[in-house]
Amino acid sequence: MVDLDALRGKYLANIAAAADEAALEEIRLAALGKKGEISLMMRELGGMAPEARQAAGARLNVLKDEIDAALRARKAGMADAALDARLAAEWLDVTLPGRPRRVGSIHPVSQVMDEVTAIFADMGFAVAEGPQVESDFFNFDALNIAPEHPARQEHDTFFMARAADDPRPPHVLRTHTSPVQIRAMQAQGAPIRVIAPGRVYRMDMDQTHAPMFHQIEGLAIGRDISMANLKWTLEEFFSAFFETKVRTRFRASHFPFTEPSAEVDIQCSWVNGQLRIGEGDGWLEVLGSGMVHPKVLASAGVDPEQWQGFAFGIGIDRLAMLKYGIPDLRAFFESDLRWLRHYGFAAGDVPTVHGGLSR
Ligand code: 2NM
Repeated sequence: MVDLDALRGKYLANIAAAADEAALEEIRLAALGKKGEISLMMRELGGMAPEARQAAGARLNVLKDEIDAALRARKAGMADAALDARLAAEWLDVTLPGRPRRVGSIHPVSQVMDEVTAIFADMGFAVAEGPQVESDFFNFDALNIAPEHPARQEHDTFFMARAADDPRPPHVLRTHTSPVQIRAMQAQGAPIRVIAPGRVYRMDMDQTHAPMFHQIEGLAIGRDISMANLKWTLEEFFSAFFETKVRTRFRASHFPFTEPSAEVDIQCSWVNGQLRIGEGDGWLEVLGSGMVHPKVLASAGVDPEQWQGFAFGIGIDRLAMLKYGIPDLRAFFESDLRWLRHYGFAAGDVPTVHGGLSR
């Protein structure tokens, strides 16, 4: 039989001298692997006489366990040494100041949209949304806007491209959010109470107009909803929004989609060049409204013999300018970071009717 003590000496010396874990693994394979030296010797035990086999087997097992234990101990030692080396080399000065991070802000339009939505939600209006690219039908026909109506002219509406030989009317960038109301009535029927906030597009560009702006339109349809309900709803809304009792004045007007129609002013005063809402004897035009035209109800699948109600449309951008004293509409859409930091609102500070609306 081979000299097991010599074998032990050789492997323990190799293990002690191994440079890294790969070297240890090589040693393990050479001794204990399938074709390792110790494994082969164990396989040879089968050919021995029973007593000799027992004695040799026991000694081989002891040797195998010894080598195994030495491998493990050395491996653990290497890991400890590696960790010690990392701990010595890597360190962090936790007293250094953090990297400065610019915090974003909520755009005044988004803020006011959330405020208006919160007030109408509190009065039982659901929020409806729809596409910004609309069909001719939803943007015009369903709203009783005749083919020759000026709003349909090339210079007022953004039309989408169509192939020259395509006879269908082109889609448009919606010029109001009324199509959303039509879709809501078609989907839900009456009674219904919804508001439709969102972007709308008209070919207009000067100090007070942008080609894209924001609207909220409201719609309430029931068995006997009247202009009186409209006036209460709007006064309730403006009083909540400006946080002071606001009176409204209705002036007769005309829209294709409402009959009768009214333009609505809110009470205001000018004191030393400063606008004050809800006091004085001045009036400021802020929205259009009326009783939804029977033809509009019919094209939305609502029976005008059974149902009636009011609708209104408010410009959000103008409302934001009034409430937060922002002088120029064009700055709204210039993405000037200084402007956004100045007029923006804290993110996560969501307006609610009970938690407070103004900032
Ligand atoms: C306005 C003025 C008057 C309006 C009408 C509708 C609909 F879809 F129900 F017919 N929604 N909004 C409406 C009525 C909008 O904006 C100045």
